[in-house]
Amino acid sequence: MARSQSRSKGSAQPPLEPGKVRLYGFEYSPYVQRVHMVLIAKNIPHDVKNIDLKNKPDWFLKLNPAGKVPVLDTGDKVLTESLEIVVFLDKNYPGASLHTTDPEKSAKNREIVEKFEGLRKEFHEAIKDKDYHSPETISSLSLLHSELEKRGTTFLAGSAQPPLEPGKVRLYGFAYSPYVQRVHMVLIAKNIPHDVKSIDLKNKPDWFLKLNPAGKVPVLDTGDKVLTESLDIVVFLDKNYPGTPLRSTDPEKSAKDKEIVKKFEEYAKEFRQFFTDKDFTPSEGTRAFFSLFQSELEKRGTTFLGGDSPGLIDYVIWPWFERMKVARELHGKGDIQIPEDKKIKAARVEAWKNNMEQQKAVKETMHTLEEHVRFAKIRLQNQK
Ligand SMILES: N[C@@H](CCC(=O)N[C@@H](CS)C(=O)NCC(=O)O)C(=O)O
Repeated sequence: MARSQSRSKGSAQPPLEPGKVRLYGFEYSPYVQRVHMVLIAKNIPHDVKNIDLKNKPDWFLKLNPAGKVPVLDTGDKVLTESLEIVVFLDKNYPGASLHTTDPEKSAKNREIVEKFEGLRKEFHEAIKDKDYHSPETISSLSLLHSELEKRGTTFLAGSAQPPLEPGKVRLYGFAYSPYVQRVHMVLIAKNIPHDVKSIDLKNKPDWFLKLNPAGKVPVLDTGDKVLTESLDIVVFLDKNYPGTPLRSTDPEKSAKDKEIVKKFEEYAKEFRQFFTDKDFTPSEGTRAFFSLFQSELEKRGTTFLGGDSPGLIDYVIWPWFERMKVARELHGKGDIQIPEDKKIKAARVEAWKNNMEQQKAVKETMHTLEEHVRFAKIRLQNQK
């Protein structure tokens, strides 16, 4: 706090400035600093006047007969007690909300505050006695430390929503999500200026849950629109942004692509069961997808389902092909033995995979088999 003159006994009460709240304080008070920081963080117009605590003016003692700082004067209300003042400011003034709406986090926050309030005496003892040991201080700090670690954030209240960069769309995602990868690949393939921010899915920030109450990634924020559901997002991007169109204009192919995607979504849904159950047998729907995919590749006779370069259909199914060997690795099974009569068809799919791997959008978003296996093991471990 900048040095400024203190009001002593006999001084006149400085009139409030219109549109500003007034904080009465003292330069070195941590309690005053709390309030001052919140006024700044919430951009609340204010001024600060210091009180000579050894010689308090009468008008100040009328505002707060307890004689303590901080005191907040809004013009309508006079408030004392730093904790009550900061909660009042957060509730009643616009600007980013500084409290969590999650009841569990909120209860923990209260516990932390209570612990730190209890440190007041300890703090003075530690200043007086250089050999003072304070188990309470250690336990409060360790609670703070473990909460920060558990929440996986820099701040206890969670991370703040990162502002959009002008001219860029924002993809909220998670590095290993195949649904997010779909969207990321399309952003790259269509050269759409974008950035990607990762969401901690075990500990979702409140502002993220406001964007998508279902709590799932991907979420696309264009500034004008917030979209969820990977398939809806990629179609929106293809329709509304310049760059190579990724969907076929041929009605027959377009209908077939829709049929492939529909069957594919069945497979995507049961995909995780291959990880958890080593004897899982694919459903009728999944088998129908693979057979349609192979026969369409053959019929179209092109490198990709989309033609000589990948179309939306190729990008939409790719992430699961990237992860196809992960379950077999996890269960210690080797590569699939392909029967003689299926080898030609399988070779076509293999060529498709190899060609997909050469695409910029795939190269920039893919993980190696080893990385996928490592991630899958951690996830399975966490589910136990
Ligand atoms: N149908 C959705 C599926 C998205 C989805 O399942 N996302 C997962 C990550 S792969 C997720 O956000 N899980 C976090 C949660 O459900 O809490 C889409 O296509 O976007």
